[in-house]
Amino acid sequence: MTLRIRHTLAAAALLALGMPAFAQTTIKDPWVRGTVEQQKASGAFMQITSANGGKLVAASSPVAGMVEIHEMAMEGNVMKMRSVPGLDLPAGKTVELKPGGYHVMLMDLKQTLKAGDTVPLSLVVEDKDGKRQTIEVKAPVRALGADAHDVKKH
Ligand SMILES: [Cu+2]
Repeated sequence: MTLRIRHTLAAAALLALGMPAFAQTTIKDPWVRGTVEQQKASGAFMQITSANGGKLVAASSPVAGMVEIHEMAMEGNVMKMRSVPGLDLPAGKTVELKPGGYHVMLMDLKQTLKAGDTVPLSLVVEDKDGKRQTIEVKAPVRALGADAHDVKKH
């Protein structure tokens, strides 16, 4: 009983502060790799921490016609990327999306992404009860050359 009351109070406190209930999932250091003209795809990277655990199930961006969640995996001797239906976010653990690992793949790009630009991203996180929340992130674009050795993987 005491626990239930505490829970209710905590929820009320969050509402009073105007904090969204999904504040339990935090996104740190989001960024997008810059592109050259005519390049149609790029990757978005960030650190995601879900306090109670959940799953990143979808993403979208106004700059991309299509967005997928990708992982890098060995196929034979070759490292390849492929789309996954979701990315598990274990409770309290920071999951890092980075070049050479998990990433949000921006495809069908509608514009060139230049260093200094900001790319809006909508990330859909599903909690353990199957409830979905959308988290809006503004990711700065970093120069393509900043991580040149990874570019060929894309
Ligand atoms: Cu990819």
